[in-house]
Amino acid sequence: MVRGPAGGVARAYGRGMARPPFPARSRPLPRTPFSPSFWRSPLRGSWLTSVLGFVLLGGITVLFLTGLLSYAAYNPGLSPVNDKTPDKGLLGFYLFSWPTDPHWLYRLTQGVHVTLGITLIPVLLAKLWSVVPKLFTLPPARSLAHALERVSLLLLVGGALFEFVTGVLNVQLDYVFPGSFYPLHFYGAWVFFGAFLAHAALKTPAAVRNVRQLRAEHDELISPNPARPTVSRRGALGLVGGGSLLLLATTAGQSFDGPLRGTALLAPHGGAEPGTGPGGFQINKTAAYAGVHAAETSEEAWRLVLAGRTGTVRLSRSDLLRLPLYSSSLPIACVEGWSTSDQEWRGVRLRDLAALVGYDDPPDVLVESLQRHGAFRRAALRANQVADPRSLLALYVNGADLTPDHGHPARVIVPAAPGVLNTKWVARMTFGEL
Ligand code: HEM
Ligand SMILES: Nc1nc2c(c(=O)[nH]1)N[C@H]1C(S)=C(S)[C@@H](COP(=O)(O)O)O[C@H]1N2
Ligand SMILES: [Mo]
Repeated sequence: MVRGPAGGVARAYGRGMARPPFPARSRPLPRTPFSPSFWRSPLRGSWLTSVLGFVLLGGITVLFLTGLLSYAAYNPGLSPVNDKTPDKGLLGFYLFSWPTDPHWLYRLTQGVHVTLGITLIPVLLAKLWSVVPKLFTLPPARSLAHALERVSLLLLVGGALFEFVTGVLNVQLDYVFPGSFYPLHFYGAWVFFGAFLAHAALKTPAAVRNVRQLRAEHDELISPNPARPTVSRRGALGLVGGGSLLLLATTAGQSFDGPLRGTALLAPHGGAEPGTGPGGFQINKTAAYAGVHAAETSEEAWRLVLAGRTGTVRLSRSDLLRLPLYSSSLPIACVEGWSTSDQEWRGVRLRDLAALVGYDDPPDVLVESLQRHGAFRRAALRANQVADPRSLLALYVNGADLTPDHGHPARVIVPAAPGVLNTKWVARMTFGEL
C-alpha cells in the first residue's frame, strides 16, 4: 500500500493515542490551502508570474481600448434607441461620432477585440493559477493598506473573470442588445481596468526585475514543499502559448469568407448555413427566426415609409428602383467578432431618402424593421452615416435581389458600422429629432 508521509503520520497517531511532542522540523505539514506548503508545484515563482503578467499587460490594454471603441461605434449618444445604459456620465467622456472611414474599421476593431479576448483565456487562467497561493494568505489583512490592496485584488480577479465570462457568453449564446449584457460588460470593464492599472503600476517594477532575474529576491511564490517537476517552466509557458494558438486558429477564420471560415470551429454559426451564390455569406438572424413572412414583403404588401420635415412619403419597391441606384462594396461586421469580406450592395443612397422628406443636409435617422419582436428591429444612425454616399438602403447584393435572410425587400448598409446598425427588412425611416 502506498502511503504519503502525512497519511502515515495520521495513521500512526490516530484518535485516542497520545501524541509525542514533535520537534518543529518534522511536524506534519498542515494541508489546507491557507498554508504555503499546500501548494506544491515547482513551477510557481515570480518569473513565470511576471512573464504572464507582461503578456496580459499588452493584451488587456488592447482589449480595453478596442472595447471602448466598440461601445462608441454603437452611437450610444442616440439613446434610448441604441443604448439603454442609464446615464453614462463620466464614463462616456471619450465618446465621439464613429467615422465611416476606413470602411473596414469595425471589422478590424471588433475582430481584434473578440479574437484577442478568446486567445488570452489560457494566459489569464495560467496567471491566476500562478498566484493562487497568494489569494489564500493569512491573516486576510495585516494593515489598512494591506486590506485595501486585497480589496483591489478582489476587483482585479473578479473583474477579469466577469469580463471574460460575459464576453464569451455574449459571443457564443444570444447576445442581448441593448439589454443587460451591454451595460454590465461596459461598467465591468471600467472596474476591472481600474484595478488592472493599479496592479500593473504596483507590480511592473518587480516584474521587470523578475524576468531579467537581476537579483534573486525572496520569492514568496516558490513552494516551500515542492513536488518533483514534470515539466519545465518554459515547457509550461509553451503549453499556455500552445493553448492560446489553438484558440486563435479556431477563432480567427470567422473574420474571413470562403474555406477559412470553416476553420472557425469556435465561432457562433448564426441562424443558418449561408450556402453559395450571391447571398452566400454569413447570416445572423434568418427571416424565419425574426418572424418575417413572404406575405409582408411582397411587391403588393410592402411599403417603405419615410417621415421627416415635409411629412410622410410611402414608396413601393418598384418606386425605389426608379430612384438613382448606386453600388458600395462593404462588409458586415458583427459585435460577436465575425465579419464578411466586402459584398457588392446596390440600392438608394440614405441621403437621397433624407432629401425626399425635406433634408438637404442629412440629420440622424431612426430605422425600423417590419420585424415585430427582437432586440435588433430598430437602430439609429448618425448624420455623418446618413450623409456618406456609400450608405445605402440596399435592394440588391452581389448582383441579385437581396435574399429573405439578408433583409429582402430592403436593408440598411453603412460603411465602418457594427452589423447591428444595418437593419434588415426595413419598414420605416424617421429623419431628424431623435
Ligand atoms: C488580468 C490581469 C491580472 C490578474 C487577474 C492578476 C492577478 C494577480 C494576483 C491575484 C496576484 C497576487 C497578488 C498578491 O497578493 O501579491 C498577482 C501578483 C503579481 N502580478 Fe498580476 N494579475 C494581472 C495582471 C498583471 C500584470 C499586467 C502584471 C505586470 C506586468 C502583473 C504582474 C504581477 C506580479 C509581478 C505579481 C507578484 C508576483 C510575486 O509575488 O512575486 N500582473 N497578480
Ligand atoms: N431587423 C433586423 N435587422 C438586423 C438584425 C436582426 O436581427 N433584425 N441583426 C443585425 C445584426 S446583429 C447583424 S450582425 C446584421 C447581420 O446581417 P446578415 O444576417 O445579413 O449578415 O444584421 C443586423 N440587422
Ligand atoms: Mo451582430
